Amino acid sequence: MPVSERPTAEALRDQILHHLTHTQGRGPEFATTFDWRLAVSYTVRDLMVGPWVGAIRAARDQGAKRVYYLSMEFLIGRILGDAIINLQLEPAMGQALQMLGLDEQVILDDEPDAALGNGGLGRLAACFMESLSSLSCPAFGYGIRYEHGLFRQRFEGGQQVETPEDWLNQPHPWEFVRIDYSYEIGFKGHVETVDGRAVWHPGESVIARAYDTPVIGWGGDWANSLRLWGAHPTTLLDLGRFNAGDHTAAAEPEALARTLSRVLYPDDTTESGKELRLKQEYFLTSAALQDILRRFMAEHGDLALLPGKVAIQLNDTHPAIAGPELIRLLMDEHGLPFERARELAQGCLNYTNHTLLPEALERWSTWLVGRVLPRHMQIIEMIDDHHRQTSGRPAHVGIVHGDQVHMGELAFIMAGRVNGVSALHTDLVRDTVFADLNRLHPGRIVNQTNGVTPRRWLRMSNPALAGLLDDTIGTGWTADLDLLAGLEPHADDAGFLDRLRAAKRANKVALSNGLLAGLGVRPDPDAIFDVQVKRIHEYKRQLLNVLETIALWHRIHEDPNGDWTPRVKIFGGKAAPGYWLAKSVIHLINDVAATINDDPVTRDLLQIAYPPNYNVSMAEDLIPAADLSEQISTAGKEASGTGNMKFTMNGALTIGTLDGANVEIREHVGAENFFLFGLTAEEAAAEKSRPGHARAAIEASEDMKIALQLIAEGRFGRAESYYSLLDRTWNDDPFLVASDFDAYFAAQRDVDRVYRDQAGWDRMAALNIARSGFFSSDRTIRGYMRDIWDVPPVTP
Ligand code: 26Q
Repeated sequence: MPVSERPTAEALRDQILHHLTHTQGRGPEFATTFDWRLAVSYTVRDLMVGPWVGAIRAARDQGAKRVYYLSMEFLIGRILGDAIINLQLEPAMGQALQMLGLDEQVILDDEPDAALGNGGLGRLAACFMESLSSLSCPAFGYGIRYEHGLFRQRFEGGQQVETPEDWLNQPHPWEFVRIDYSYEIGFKGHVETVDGRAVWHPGESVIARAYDTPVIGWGGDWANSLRLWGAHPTTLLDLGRFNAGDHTAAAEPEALARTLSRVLYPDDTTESGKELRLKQEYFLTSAALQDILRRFMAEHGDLALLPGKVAIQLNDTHPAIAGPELIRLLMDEHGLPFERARELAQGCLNYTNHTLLPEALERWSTWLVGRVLPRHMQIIEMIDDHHRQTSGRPAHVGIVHGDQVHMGELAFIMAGRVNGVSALHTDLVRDTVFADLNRLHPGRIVNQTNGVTPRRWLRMSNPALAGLLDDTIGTGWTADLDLLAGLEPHADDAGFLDRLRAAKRANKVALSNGLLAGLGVRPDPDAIFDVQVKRIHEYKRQLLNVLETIALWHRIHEDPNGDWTPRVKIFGGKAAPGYWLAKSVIHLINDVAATINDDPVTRDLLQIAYPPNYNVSMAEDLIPAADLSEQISTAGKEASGTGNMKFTMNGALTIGTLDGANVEIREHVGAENFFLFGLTAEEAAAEKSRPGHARAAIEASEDMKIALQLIAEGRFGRAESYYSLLDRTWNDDPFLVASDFDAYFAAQRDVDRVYRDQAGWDRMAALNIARSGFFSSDRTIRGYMRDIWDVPPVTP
């Protein structure tokens, strides 16, 4: 939006008052924070609609190739603050709210997070949507409009308790429902052959209805659509039953259909075998593909053009049924022969792999797929046969094995390009899970290292640092993060470093007085703020962090007057509801916190804070206040990580293993500005196969032995709570906590030492920021456009 078209503070104020009266139906003297927030949201939304309609029109007029991002998760967070930033409405909006006597922060904090995702994969999809718009790339995100996003987390007696999330229990001002874009989605039933052609007669069906949210790009010139599907019944009411007096049963069709978009699966690995999950995956995929084909036919009509006009990205295997579904639509609805349909589908489809963990690779039983999607099971067999015949593959390679459909193989075989999400991860994808398919299809696997949007994760969430960057190198970094390199010369400028430290300190004070104060911890803002926030998972090794904390606590007790560096350990994250070991790690962290925070001997030196219900908006408060970023997964297990990038941009130093994108972060910021420890992926694999590795490593580590001993003695709550955790650590330790413990402990003491040299630390922080430009999701999206989608940028 040109500067001259940006509204003034007075114009914004008048629009807010207009919406308060005419949309909310409230006079200012009766308005609640909610009323005001909606009035502000509608005012901002009005400014998005012009660029949005313009973008859709421009793409259609130019007959542009579109990108379609299919994802079961979009972890958006709040929208209002991000839209204000991207439309560049500050400082006018701040002034407008002031004129109205409103506190901007209170208004922004009133918005519930759109938590339609579990973690990294869903947040990546949200960053990608923002970058696609910022780069004016014509794109749609397709997902599910879950009524209940990721569960809310509370702690009771230190243990996680889940309650349903309820974001749609109030009006959602950002969406536009499109009752004209509705598609029928079938399930079950049988397949009949009529004149040599297959006809599927579904046994049940639901309607997928489109709910659109504009996603505004940086500068406010372009907005793409996030199109989320809501499930609705084909018949609203069973009138027969209603008239017979059975009013509850009469509403059954509606209730049944709605379950499809009712709730997000709260598992960040596979919860396999669940029929509802398979139905959700097909619901999203079929609705998206029907919508894509409708738009394509309206604009082009000639199916031969499909791969030139449609690029579909599958966010992991969750929408991998897209291969068979697109073939089905092309064969059964458009009359194409199988081979032609298969070829066209492969010309459109691409697949991103986000994990190597064997338990997270999606597999469905053939009988379940055959029952829920009978026509698709036939087509899966045809794809598999075709591949067997044309690829010369060995017998152990393929999609259907025994009674299981392997969705990774299906996605790979149907994709033009397959990508990993960091350099190391892509190498491992080539060498491990897809080694055979890589040999058969060399060149199909490419790397696209993840990135994050600097608009939300720097400009919006860290105004103190953003202001310093603007003053030092100008504002251009927001659109071109490589410009952060201009900070390098300032890393030796004492004046700049003072301001950098002051910005970080202000964020730490704000965090202490806000989020952390609510927990009863009042940490010293001059202590190291050491942060580990992410899903709780064994491979991410929160256990390593808490064991190190216990060992440190014990050491301080042995020498209370030693030269210790004060630290606040901050944890955040949810465990999947059925993941017992992860839940016992949460319990342990809270138990250890209760003991340590109360200890008069160590209280000024070591504190633990674990705010419940970590989510996107909490990340926006925590990351800018972090000194130290914990990225300590077992090497070879974390595909990329994206939190690691956010911390780096915000001037935290990383303590980490050579895993995922940590490898590239370290290469960019320089080995001397990164606290490395631990086994490499190769060494870790070797160590794991050594019998008795855990016990041997524990016996060799005095600190680790003591930490485990203290837990077993019941120093932190009841020892019985932790017997399985202790037993697994001593006897199995599949993620090598013990093998890496001493190296981690030593690296942490190195952190203590460096932090005491204030100027040295600040210089390292400055260099981390200056060299983080590579980790913008703009760079990632340009990579996908060039190497995978073959789409040029469009100028609006
Ligand atoms: C699958 C089937 C049934 C139910 C749930 C699932 C499911 C849901 C979510 C499986 C996996 C996920 C999420 C995976 C994920 O978040 N992976 C992360 O992706 C990030 C973005 O690429 C990486 O940075 C992380 O390293 C990776 O762990």
